[in-house]
Parts: sequence; structure tokens; C-alpha cells
Amino acid sequence: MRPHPQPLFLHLVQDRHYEERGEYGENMSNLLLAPRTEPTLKFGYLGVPYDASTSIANPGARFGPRALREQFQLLLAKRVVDGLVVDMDRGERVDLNAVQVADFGDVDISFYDHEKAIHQVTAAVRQVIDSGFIPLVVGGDHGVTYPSFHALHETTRGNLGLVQLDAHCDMLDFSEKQGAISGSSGMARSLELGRLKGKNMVQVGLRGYATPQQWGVGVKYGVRRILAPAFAEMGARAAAQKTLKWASAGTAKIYLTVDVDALNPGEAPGTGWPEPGGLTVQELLDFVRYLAPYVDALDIAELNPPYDNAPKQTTVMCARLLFDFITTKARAQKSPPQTTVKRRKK
Ligand SMILES: [Mn+2]
Repeated sequence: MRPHPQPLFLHLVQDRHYEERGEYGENMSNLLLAPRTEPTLKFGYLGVPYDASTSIANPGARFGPRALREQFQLLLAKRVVDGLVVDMDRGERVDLNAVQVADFGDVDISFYDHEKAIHQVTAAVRQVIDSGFIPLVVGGDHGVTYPSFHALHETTRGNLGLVQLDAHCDMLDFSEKQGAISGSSGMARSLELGRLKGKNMVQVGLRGYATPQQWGVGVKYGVRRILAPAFAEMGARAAAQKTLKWASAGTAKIYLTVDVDALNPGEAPGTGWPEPGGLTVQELLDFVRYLAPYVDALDIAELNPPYDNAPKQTTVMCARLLFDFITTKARAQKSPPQTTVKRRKK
């Protein structure tokens, strides 16, 4: 096996799970899923244990990367045997022999300097992308999306699509309490990067109440929105089809960010700013499965383990979401979906 690149900016989490199992041999402690042949699909798990930009909500998302890593490891250890797993939603066997999931550890991040933290996250995600891995970025509060999306923006020629599953706009321009960089401003900052056009940005699951300022930024840029009640009416599949059409029109790559609070908090209590109403877990999974073959980078934000319940329902859901993303992409690589999507050359 070739040695896995050691990130410069990060400290790698040494996990006793691997050491105890010992099944990957020496120097393989940073693989969550080891390929059994030359990998054709490579994912990089990168934790961003950061909730300093949560600012006005409930902190605790800094514990997300570690909790999800553990839950994801358990899922893989229990269900993948000899590189194979059965996807019972489809009644199909999924071959993971050529799939690698590397653990890039957690970003060694500044908690006192937002600007510095932003640069650290962008550099770390770039390292994942430059090493040839599809980033699986795990927050942290929703402040992780802007620097992570920035890394995809830097490494892509042409326009990008951004799909945001969220109860909230995250389009705060500036406030005395939160400044210009916070968990509430990531989408506004992403639109300012230049090659994310409003018509390629899709916000899905918005509901409740927003300030006129935050709502207005989306209107100003011509951002597409599928509000939660409309989503419920059209269903996950139609919503995903519409989203893909918008996000892929004239773009080279698509970034998907999943804020856990897009979900109804009754089904996903482990989040910092629960908003009444929202998507069901099944709707979210169906939506992500439809989109996954076209997505080039994924983040999960606002998983807040201290607020999760005893059997860790929300963390388990996130592990499922991650694995769905991986198995769907693995299946799509073997038999690409029939949907016609207009994409620019990368
Ligand atoms: Mn949110």
C-alpha cells in the first residue's frame, strides 16, 4: 500500500479503534475504509471541530467530528464484509472494493481568530482535494461551509453550484454581535467569491422567520429557494430534480452542504438551533441519494452531540447520510444515472 499523504496543517486523530482491530496493518491507522484493489473512488473525512462562529446559538458542534467519526466507524465495521455491503433500500449489493475512505483527521484550528480559522480550513480542504480525494467535511457550526466551499472554488475553473439544505438563510451581511464572518453569514460570503452565481445556488428547507436583510440577500442575487412547505408538497425526488437542474446549469462542480437543522428537530434533536417543522430524515436521505452522483464536495454542519439523545439518533442519521453518499457514488460509477445534466468541461 502506498503511504497516505500526511497533511501539514492538521494533526491526525489517532484512533484506538483501528489499533485494537489491527486489520489494516501498520501505518494504515488513517483509513476509515481500506480499498482491496487500486482505488477508483477516494473520499477524505476531514473534521472541523469549530463552533466559535456559532456566536448567538448553542455551542457544542465542535464535538461533531469526533462523534460522527466514531459512529461512521461503527457502521462500517458492522455492515461491510469483504468489501461488500447490501443496500437494503434498493435490495442491491454494493461493491466497495475499489473505494477508499481516508481520515484526514481534524483541522488544527484557531479558536480566537476567525480570519485565521477560515484560512486554516480552506488550506486543509485544499489539501484533501489536491490529494485526489472527494472531501467529506464534518463540522462544526455552519461557519465551516464558506472556507470549505472556498477551497473548491479555488481549485475549479468555471462556475460552481452550491446546494444548501438548511432551515436558515445564513446570509447575514454584518451585525455588531456576529460581525461579517459567523455561522450565519457563510452563504453571503460564498456568493461574493465570484464564480457562484445566485441562479446556481439552491437553498432547500428554509422555514420559520428571517430578517428582511438575510432574505433580501438571496433575492438580490437571484438565489433559488425551495421552501420547506413547497418541499413537502412536491416530495424529495421532484425537489432534487429541480435542484440539480438549477445547480448544474453551466457549472463545472457542485458543492452540497447539509445543515442538520434542515430536518424536523423531532427526528434530529442533536443540533444547536432547532427550527419547528422541516424535512423528514427519509426525505433528506432520498434527496441526497438523488443528488450524490453529481456532487463534488460534501459538508455536514451543526451536528451538536451534547444535545443529541441517549441512543445518538442524530449522529446515527449523519453516519447513514455519509455512507449513503459514498455507496450512491460507488454505484453511479459502475452504472451512471440516466439523467441528462448540462455541465461545463472541468
Ligand atoms: Mn441552520
